[in-house]
Amino acid sequence: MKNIRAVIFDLDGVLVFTDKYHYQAWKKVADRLGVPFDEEDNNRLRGVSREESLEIILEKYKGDPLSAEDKKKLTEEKNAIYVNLLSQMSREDVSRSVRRVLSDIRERGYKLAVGSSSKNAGLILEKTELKDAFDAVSDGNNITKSKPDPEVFLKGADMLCEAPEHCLVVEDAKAGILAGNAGGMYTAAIGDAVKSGKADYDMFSLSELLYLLD
Ligand code: B16
Ligand code: MG
Repeated sequence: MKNIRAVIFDLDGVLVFTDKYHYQAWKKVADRLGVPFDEEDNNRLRGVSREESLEIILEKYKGDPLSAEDKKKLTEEKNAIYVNLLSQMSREDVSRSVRRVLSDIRERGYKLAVGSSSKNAGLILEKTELKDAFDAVSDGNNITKSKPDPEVFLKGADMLCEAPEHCLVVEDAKAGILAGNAGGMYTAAIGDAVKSGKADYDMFSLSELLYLLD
């Protein structure tokens, strides 16, 4: 990989496994609405905003029409369940190998940022004591369009004062890989994103970054 100076990491599903909490929270909402929802359906919500996630779930909804107010209440309900699940998180929720990858890359002189669609990214970074591992955090609070729009990553690159072509995006979501590609960045897929076949690099484990980067 030529000329990479910065690495922008997705959060949910890459550094922490809060994707399982998103699933549990949406599952409760879906069950109440009578909508079938399994882990395969949940993969479509990776990297996608809270509101867009609800719209995806409602594709299979057969009940009475829902108003904008009803939808707002459903996203609030999901978030309350999710935040409650996050409250049990601690430093132990970030593996030693993830911390080692982040510190190794930083020691080699790369700048590091988080690029997450989540409005709860700050809370997760705080609970897991991960914030100091990064030079910048771009998240769901500073964007108007969520992945696959490149906004969250372009803002992250901007915060790091790096041009997109010098950035590598690490993602577990197809939407995130498409966002990185659309932003003119290199992309590395992990987990579910590998299936997309759209990334420049596919990884089985985050530690492969140590070999991918110079
Ligand atoms: P929130 P990421 C994304 O985080 C999740 O993958 C996605 O499932 C979620 O809907 C989105 O954040 C918004 O999260 O409801 O907490 O604002 O993968 O981009 O770090
Ligand atoms: Mg993710």
